[in-house]
Amino acid sequence: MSACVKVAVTGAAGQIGYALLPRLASGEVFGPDVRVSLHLLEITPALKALDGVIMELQDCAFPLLDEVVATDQVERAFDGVNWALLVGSKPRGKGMERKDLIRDNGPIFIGQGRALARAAADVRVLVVGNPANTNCLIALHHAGQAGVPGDRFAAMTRLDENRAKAALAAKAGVQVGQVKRTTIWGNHSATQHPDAENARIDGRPAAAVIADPEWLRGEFVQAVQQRGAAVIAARGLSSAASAANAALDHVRSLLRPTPADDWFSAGVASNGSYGVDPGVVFSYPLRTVAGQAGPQVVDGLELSDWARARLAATLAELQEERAVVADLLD
Ligand code: NAX
Repeated sequence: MSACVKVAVTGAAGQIGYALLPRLASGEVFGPDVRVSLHLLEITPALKALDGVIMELQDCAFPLLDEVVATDQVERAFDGVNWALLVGSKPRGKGMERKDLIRDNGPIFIGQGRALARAAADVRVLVVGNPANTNCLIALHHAGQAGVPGDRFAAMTRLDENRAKAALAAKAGVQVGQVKRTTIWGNHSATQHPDAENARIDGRPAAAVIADPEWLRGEFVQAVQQRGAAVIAARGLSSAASAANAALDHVRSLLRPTPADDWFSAGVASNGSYGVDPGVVFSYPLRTVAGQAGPQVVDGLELSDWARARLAATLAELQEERAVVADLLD
């Protein structure tokens, strides 16, 4: 056993970090022959809590867990990493508007984008911290100025996709694995568009299995969009286990070619597909294709006028977010 993968996780002492780290260290993502080195970044006041998390990792006695680096220094955290899971960001405070959150978190991703470019030669980046699409836009912009290709960066919408699949499966009375090709379009926010028009259940169009167009355009869409709020209302805390799980699903999806009967969703820098302005980080249906560096957008899907209007609305929100951080993209 000689291979070792280095994974940076930011916000490692937070609740998603707590759910994510043991699963990374267990070997379930990179396989039983690959050691995992964890590079954990936190802000200085959270380093003590991070120590406790590391003690627990040690107490799991994972045979594949190699070194664990804990630091509040960005470049040390990103030194030579193969993967960077950017989870850490400031939470939305009481009475804070989405715009304020975007302004507050933007600078974190300038520094992290630049540091990734300096410290990690060959890295794949997943931005989880909210507002994920715009944070990703900032990070890839600044890493890009130092030559890191934009197709290494993604913003996480996989949790939304998993929520959509689970909702379709429950409605159709099938196992969730029978639901495929479920796209989240646009922003990881309440304007996202979960697409049942192109989804398949047991290889058949979802609308042919769930003969309830009103539910598909109404309750289904709202349930996916509001699921995060529903978890907070029930648990008193935001989604953590499911968010960590989705991040790992995303990494796995990039590690091997996507089967022909499926695709996955993530926010990536648009190449103009589906009328989205180039550069905006927009969630698309994607496939990993052997020999291609980054995931490829699944082109040519049919969308109703209703769905197209919803894509336009989520794009408009992303354009507004980009305008809010325009000075951070100079
Ligand atoms: P927590 O508040 O539990 O943890 C966040 C951690 O980030 C804290 O320990 C904090 O000290 C650390 N942090 C803050 N600024 C940092 C910086 N500059 N560098 C390194 N670490 C820093 O939040 P948690 O529940 O773990 O959620 C983390 C982020 O994920 C939030 O922004 C949250 O909104 C976002 N989410 C994104 C999801 C998605 O699907 N894209 C779903 C889940 C989650 O809501």
